[in-house]
Amino acid sequence: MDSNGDGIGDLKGITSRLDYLKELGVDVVWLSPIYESPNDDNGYDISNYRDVMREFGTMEDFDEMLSEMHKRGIKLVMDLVVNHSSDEHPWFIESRKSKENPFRDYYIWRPGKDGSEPNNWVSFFSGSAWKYDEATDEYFLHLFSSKQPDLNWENPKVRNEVYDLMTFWLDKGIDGFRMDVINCISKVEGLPDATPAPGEKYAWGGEFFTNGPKVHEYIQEMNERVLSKYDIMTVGETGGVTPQDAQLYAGYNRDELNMVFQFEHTDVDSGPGGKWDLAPWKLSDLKVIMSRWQDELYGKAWNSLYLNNHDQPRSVSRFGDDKNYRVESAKMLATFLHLQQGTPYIYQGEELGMTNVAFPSIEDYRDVEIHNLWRERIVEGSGDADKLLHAIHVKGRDNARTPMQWDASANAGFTKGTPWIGMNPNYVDINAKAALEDPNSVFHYYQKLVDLRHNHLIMVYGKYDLILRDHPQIYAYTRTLGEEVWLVICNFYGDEAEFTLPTGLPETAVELIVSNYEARESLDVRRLSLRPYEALVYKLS
Ligand code: ISL
Ligand code: CA
Repeated sequence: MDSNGDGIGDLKGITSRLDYLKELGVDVVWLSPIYESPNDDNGYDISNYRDVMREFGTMEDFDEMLSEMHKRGIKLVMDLVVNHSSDEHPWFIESRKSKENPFRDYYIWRPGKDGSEPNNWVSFFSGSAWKYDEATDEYFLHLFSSKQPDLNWENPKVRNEVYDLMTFWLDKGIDGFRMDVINCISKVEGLPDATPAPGEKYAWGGEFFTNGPKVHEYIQEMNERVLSKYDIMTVGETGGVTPQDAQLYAGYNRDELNMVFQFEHTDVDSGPGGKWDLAPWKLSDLKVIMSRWQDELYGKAWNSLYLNNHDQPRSVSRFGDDKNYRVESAKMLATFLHLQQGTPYIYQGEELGMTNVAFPSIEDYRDVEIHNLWRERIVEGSGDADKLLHAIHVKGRDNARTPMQWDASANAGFTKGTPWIGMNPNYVDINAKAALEDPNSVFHYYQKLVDLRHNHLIMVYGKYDLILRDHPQIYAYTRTLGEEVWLVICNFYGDEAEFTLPTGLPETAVELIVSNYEARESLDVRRLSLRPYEALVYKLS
């Protein structure tokens, strides 16, 4: 929400909308980075960890926002982006000056190899992960954009700086951190070359920096020095983790983090060529992945549950039907996710069923990942522009970043000026005001799910068991806590689907807890014909 008409959302804007969050029932807000930043990667490139980006407001605005959240019983989790900083951070400005500079070892500098980069790693955002710097005739490592140099966690001074800045914010009273790519902070010694695909110059070096050799040593040190001293919540962003890895980061007795974001379910619609190689997702894959996380973390570590965030396309467009069954499928996906064990995350606008956007031109996009990709494949390469634009419509991160749709007035009530990125034109129909006025809206359904979780221990602690594993249309599972059993049935398709109760479960339900269509009369659950995208949650005993 933009409070001053410059087209950019800001802290005062957030404060003005806290009652909306309260009404939805949220307990904790995770705020993407709001620190000083030249904004090469939407604030994930920080030039001052102890101040607020000017466009977003002042430290006074921050303090007011935090206190207004706390007044409403809402906690605040901040983004911690310390795998890298901005190249405009004073540490890096010093570091690049000379090889003797006291800040040199804050970053990862290497001489070139045979007149080219120190190794062949590809950046997350296209091209080499190294940038040459004339001043000292060396290269620095940047796993992300070239304006995001990687910090050198081997250097204890860097770790102390990080612990100090974390303490700075925790002492202000924030309630935790979401830790950006925290499983990339330890790189394998020697930074070895990766194996490129045939004909490719650069290669994915993940095996040399994902879940690296010292990552747990560092996080345990961070826990001992900082996290353990506060009553807070932590979640690590950890691409490429398995449930076994997650038990190391977030196991109940590990003294590391409270939970991690895993990415396996966000890869189900990528082909062998990676994110931009579009492939149809399969319900069977989703079942296997989600169930593996539910089963393997049970009693050992805590799950995070998400379909959306600022890096992902909109879930209703991706896994539902945003044309014919937008409301039904948005509610079904919410049911599927929120009834599982773990902490559910709702990304802004998800609770309205906001959809992907399809901007007509590459110029309409703002995301550095998209622009670097376009430059590599289209401007400098010989790729098919229409095909890539289509992939960007389907997968691009800006799908999640069009402004929040508050009402049907100009620019969805988000700004009185020109928004920093185009609006999704469907705001005229899909917006918070309309949703609040409609008792059957996606918003009110989310509100109900949140409320159920607040009031039913089975949603928090109940054991998850997948049923009908091989059903081609239905995702169904039970939750069990003591004598209590809930049955969750979700039709993932726009066609009718037949549900048959497996043996061993009560044939008559006690109660229909929630559903996304008009309630059914009968509580007989032996055979059910599910309507398109229908979702049902029964209490069986
Ligand atoms: O969305 C992705 C690109 O397709 C992911 O690979 C993403 O870059 C990765 O999950 C790390 O994301 C986090 O760190 C990035 C930042 O751009 C993302 O917004 C952030 O969530 C670098 O700080
Ligand atoms: Ca503003």
